[in-house]
Amino acid sequence: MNRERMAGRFITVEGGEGAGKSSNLAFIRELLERAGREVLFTREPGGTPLGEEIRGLLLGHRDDGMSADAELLLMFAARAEHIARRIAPALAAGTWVLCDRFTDASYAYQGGGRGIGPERIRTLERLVQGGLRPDLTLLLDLPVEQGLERAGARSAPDRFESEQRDFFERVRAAYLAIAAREPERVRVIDASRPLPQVQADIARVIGAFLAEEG
Ligand code: Z5A
Repeated sequence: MNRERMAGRFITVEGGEGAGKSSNLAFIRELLERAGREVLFTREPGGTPLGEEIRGLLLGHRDDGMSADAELLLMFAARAEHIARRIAPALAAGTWVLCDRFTDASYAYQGGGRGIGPERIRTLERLVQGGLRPDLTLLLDLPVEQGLERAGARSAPDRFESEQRDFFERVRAAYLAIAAREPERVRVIDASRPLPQVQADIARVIGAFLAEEG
């Protein structure tokens, strides 16, 4: 996939439990649309009919569990479909893509959380994505305890939300390690603060990105 020829920009939003992705994605979409960008708003796992079916398999509880490798491969199967049918065509047409989670989540959850080595994930990343990477990633970061408290107010937990606290600590550490390695792409937003402050930071980052990208 030749990223040079793609006119749209690819923005992803990441974060651990209760980080406020849902609360902030609509805000980001509005910022982009107000700036005149056409936006495809989508999510992972999911984003296509097949991807949403795979999402159901991944998030649903199973009496017999699921091996870490099966989980990783299902994430990338959904991603392959998502890229082929929605993300790549949109970017090629000049549409900006705003995606609720992408491959950083595989490094954080399957890598950090489940303990799969990064080289195995990188192999799948290259196979499935070619050269496609997000142009900008907003990482909504907050202490695990606080995120779990926020998320606790919601309905019945899915398979990931049922994990223990140390799993989420590893997920958070993996996300922060990616941000430390790629500070240009991954902007860490302190999501522990009240929503207006979080959104002021998000607006600054998106504003600067829009100014750079023209
Ligand atoms: N997953 C994976 O393992 N590997 C992969 O490659 C991919 C995904 C792509 C589904 O993701 C699962 O898939 C995910 C990782 C895995 N599992 N987990 N956990 P998802 O993104 O669909 O699910 P989610 O993580 O539960 O996201 P969410 O539903 O968008 O929740 P959220 O980010 O925590 O956001 P929220 O619902 O907006 O916020 C939670 C509550 O906090 C809510 O009541 C808000 O009103 C409140 N809130 C939000 N912000 C604030 C502030 N600033 N102050 C106070 N209260 C706030």
